[in-house]
Amino acid sequence: MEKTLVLIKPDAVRRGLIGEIIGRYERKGLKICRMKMFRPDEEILRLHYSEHIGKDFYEALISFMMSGSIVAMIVEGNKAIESVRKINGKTNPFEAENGSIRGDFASSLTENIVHGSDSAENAQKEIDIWFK
Ligand code: IDP
Ligand code: MG
Repeated sequence: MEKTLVLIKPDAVRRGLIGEIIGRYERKGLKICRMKMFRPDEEILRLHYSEHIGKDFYEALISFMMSGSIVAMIVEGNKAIESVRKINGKTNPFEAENGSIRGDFASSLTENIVHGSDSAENAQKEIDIWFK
């Protein structure tokens, strides 16, 4: 079965959306294999977002992700990577479809509720970072 890494970002935890978000993956038939909640430090976030170093939104993204607790999960299932990305919706919440997590709950480009790995290679890399 394919595995992917999901992060429930600090905005969603603050807003009490953990159950709502996990329920959407479970209703699709995906399985939560591992899960932990904690406030991430700068080191783990710089590893996780290394592909975005130097972009104009990078520093704001790191400070936002350090602003509170996150939930990190390994989600497993058929086409888990694609499936989670579809349930999450597009990165820009104003382009994300209604019915997707970001379409329904996000109204900021940086504070967009969830993260899901975008490829098999990144899923493996991110699972190793968050569940070492
Ligand atoms: P993804 O989370 O849908 O994979 P990425 O392009 O990998 O999107 O960007 C990582 C995260 O960086 C986004 O989820 C969002 O929080 C933030 N981000 C991406 N693009 C922008 C932007 O143009 N402005 C502000 N924040 C952004
Ligand atoms: Mg990404």
